[in-house]
Formats: sequence, C-alpha cells, structure tokens
Amino acid sequence: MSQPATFTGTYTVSGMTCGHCVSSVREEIGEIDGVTSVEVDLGSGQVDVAAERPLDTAAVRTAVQEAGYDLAAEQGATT
Ligand SMILES: [Cu+2]
Repeated sequence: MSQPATFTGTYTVSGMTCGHCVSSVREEIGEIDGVTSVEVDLGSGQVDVAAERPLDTAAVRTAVQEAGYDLAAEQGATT
C-alpha cells in the first residue's frame, strides 16, 4: 500500500472508563472526513489521530462530545 501524506494529532479525552468508551470515541472520531486511524489508550486517555488532511480540532472536539466525553487537553496537531 502506498503511503499518502499523513497528518497526526494527539488529544486527551477525559471520562473514558472501559472498552466501550474507547470504541465510542474511536467510532465518532473515525467518522471525521479524512481520518484514517484512531488509536485510543484507555489508561491515559490519550488519543492519537491520523488523517490524510490537516485535522480540525473543533471537529475532533465535537466528535468526542458526540461520543459523550470531553476533550481534556490538546497537544496540538503536527503535520
Ligand atoms: Cu465505558
């Protein structure tokens, strides 16, 4: 498989307590246009997102809130 340009962002989501929370967050963020990968670490709440276009933090925040959680911190997106 070829590797298109990838943009990544790291976020911290608060309030996740189990694997169900993890899949809800992963699902909602995965629906954002251009997102190709969502890695969630339940222990730390860290969410690593990869996308084929620059990530819109507002869209990520909305997705997390739709899943029922909050964006605790935003380490910023790197290109
Ligand atoms: Cu849960």
